[in-house]
Amino acid sequence: MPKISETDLITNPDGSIYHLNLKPEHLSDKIITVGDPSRVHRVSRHFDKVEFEMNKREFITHTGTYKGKRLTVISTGMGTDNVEILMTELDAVLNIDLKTREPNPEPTKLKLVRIGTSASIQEDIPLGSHVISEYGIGMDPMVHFYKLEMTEQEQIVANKLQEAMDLPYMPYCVKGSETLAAQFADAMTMGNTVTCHGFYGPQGREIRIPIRYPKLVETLNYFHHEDFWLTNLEMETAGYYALARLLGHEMISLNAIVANRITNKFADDPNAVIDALIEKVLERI
Ligand code: R1P
Repeated sequence: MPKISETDLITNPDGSIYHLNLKPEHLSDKIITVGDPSRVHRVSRHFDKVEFEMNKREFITHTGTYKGKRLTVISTGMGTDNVEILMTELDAVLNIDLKTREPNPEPTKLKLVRIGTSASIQEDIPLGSHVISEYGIGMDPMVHFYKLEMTEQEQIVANKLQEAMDLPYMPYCVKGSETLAAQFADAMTMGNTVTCHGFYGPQGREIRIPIRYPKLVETLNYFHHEDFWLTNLEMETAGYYALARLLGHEMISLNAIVANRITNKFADDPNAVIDALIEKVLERI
């Protein structure tokens, strides 16, 4: 296999990867990802010890131990564009020799758990719930730049959603890790999460300018295929699941429900909902 060029895979003068500023020794193979950079500390303040910290753009990394388990927690900011950088660079740090620029013959398989926030689109998934995304359904375009294979069931959901939403392109649908989902299933609700490439118009919020899909939430609320329903909206899960499948890692996305778009209510104390989710994850990961 030809060497990966210096502009395709950029490293910093200290040999770390371009955006994350990380080297292999800085990472555990169990990684918690969060959106908000300040959430990294909300997780690592529970650690027995933090052995490594790095700050670069949105990507804040802390590695340490929790009750003896070595964990890394890292932030991405918002959106699948940042998820694409995170997943590609995490994989490259571990699975490409950054000096020779050649792939390692035996790739490391990561276990990744996202702790995110999200809005429910079903009345019976109330504020304060914690939702495991069984599937991520992406209405964002990131994955169209890769060759993702979907199962028959995933393809059917994607096609039906394109039709229901009258989208000019096909969404994508990807299942998360069943093994990781099982680790959290006793403490959370199973759901299917729609990923949007924005917060306002792309999630059906009309503020000062007209939006193209004013009935977006209503359409997604009613959308189903047999017993497959959509439960919540956010901006990362489907991108994570697609890249985890493509790169061969285990990934599950867990959401703290801080808003309900059907009842139009927002949590009084969103941090309490997030903190409760963090504690469940640290115990079970
Ligand atoms: C929008 O407010 C952000 O919050 C949600 C969305 O996916 C988006 O990133 O998740 P995080 O709280 O994990 O960032």
